[in-house]
Amino acid sequence: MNTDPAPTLFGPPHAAYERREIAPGAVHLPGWLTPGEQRDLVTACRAWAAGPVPIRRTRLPRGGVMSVQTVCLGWHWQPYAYSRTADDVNGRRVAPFPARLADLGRRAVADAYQDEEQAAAYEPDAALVNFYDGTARLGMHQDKDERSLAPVVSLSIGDSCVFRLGTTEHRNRPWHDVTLASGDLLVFGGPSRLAYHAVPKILPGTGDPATGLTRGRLNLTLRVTGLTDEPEGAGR
Ligand SMILES: O=C(O)CCC(=O)C(=O)O
Repeated sequence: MNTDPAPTLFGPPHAAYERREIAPGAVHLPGWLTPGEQRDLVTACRAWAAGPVPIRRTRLPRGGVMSVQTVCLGWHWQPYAYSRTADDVNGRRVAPFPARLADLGRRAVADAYQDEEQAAAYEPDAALVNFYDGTARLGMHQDKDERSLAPVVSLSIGDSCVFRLGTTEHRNRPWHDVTLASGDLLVFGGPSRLAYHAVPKILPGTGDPATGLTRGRLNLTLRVTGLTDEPEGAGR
């Protein structure tokens, strides 16, 4: 099955956008995705959610299950490592990381940091696509399973949420709460790359059904894992 997103995905930038630096290296661009890009991403996410590795709630090592539902592209994430195959789901290899998402990531880095050189060098190879229903939450954590400290690009579609950005030292206060709405871009890199962050609340009913998502919130984070495939037989 061809799960490639629609060809209109990720066109040229639309209107001028506002840039808000919420912490050093953490830049919020409200309404960065056009309505058309949001619709196309929703369609693409539906296809990605179907497999080869279907969307699921991740099991945690201590037996808990995350309330967020996740499907991965490029590399599969399970606590607390990446692999090419989803050994905690169905053992299948995850879908490849789409070139058009990499292009979108480069445009995001360029717009967030106003730095074309950094953007040109940005090569994301993994995406976590998260779906939050109205009651889902994500606790304070760091994105630290990557070997690279390249920025994380985060895109939001559907219901708004409260996004919490803390410090790099611990999961407690001080933190900064920001509302992420449909179409918003957040890039966190540099001094904020390893900042603890969380989604403590979804605001049900705030999304626009014209995106194709009638309820809930989608979030895509693009990452550079810094990992390479081991050649066949390596390490034996
Ligand atoms: O949903 C979000 O905005 C954040 C997602 C996140 O923190 C993650 O996938 O690690």
